[in-house]
Amino acid sequence: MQNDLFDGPTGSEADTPVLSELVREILSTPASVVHALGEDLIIEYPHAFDPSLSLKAFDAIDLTTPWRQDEIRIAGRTIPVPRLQCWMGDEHCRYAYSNISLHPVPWTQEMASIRDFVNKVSGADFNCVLINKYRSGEDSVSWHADDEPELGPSPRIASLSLGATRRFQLKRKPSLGLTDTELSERVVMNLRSGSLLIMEPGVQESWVHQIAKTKVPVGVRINLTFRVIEGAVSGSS
Ligand SMILES: O=C(O)CCC(=O)C(=O)O
Repeated sequence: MQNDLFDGPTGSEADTPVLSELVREILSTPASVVHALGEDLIIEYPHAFDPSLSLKAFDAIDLTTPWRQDEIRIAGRTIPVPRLQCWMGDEHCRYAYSNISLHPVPWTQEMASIRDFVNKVSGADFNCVLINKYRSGEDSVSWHADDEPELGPSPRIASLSLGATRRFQLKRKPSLGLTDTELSERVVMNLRSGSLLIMEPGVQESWVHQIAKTKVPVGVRINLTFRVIEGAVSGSS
């Protein structure tokens, strides 16, 4: 039933898979699993998209996203970010991290429909998304929290995974009063295609996360992290 919703126009437009009807209608709220990280919560929807829908969404996003290869400066050297990215969202949603300033590209039809679905499931009002493409096990994102000032003091983040399964790890941010055991603890989730995580407020304040490189051969993965940026941001042009 979900597949019918992908059936787009015929003729020349048929070259671009159309997802727009898809996510608008498809799903009643999918089944969820709640992960308690201390007092912080991650809600996982392991099958937010079924396998067929995930494949089609992957292809459509891969085709319609204007991927960019950003660079960062570390210890005086300029190196490529180990993944492709695209920052997409409402016009005012400027975003800066690791000395990279991002202006949003406008919503594609496909991504807007996925955003609407994620908003419906989470009850949030996400207005921007960082799209990451991990081309192989060599691609990664190192330990960080999505806690930039633009996101407000206590952001909720939604993360949809498509394509190859990758291992998502979390560990606590160092903080007074934590024991060595707590600091060495790792929470590990294998993020499979079609899974949606909602990292509730509190997670970014107390935890960092990463997708580490792996020597195990893995296919391409696309991850969407939806965020909210309130109002226009000054100083991050
Ligand atoms: O690829 C992922 O699952 C994580 C992406 C991420 O950490 C980010 O976009 O900040």
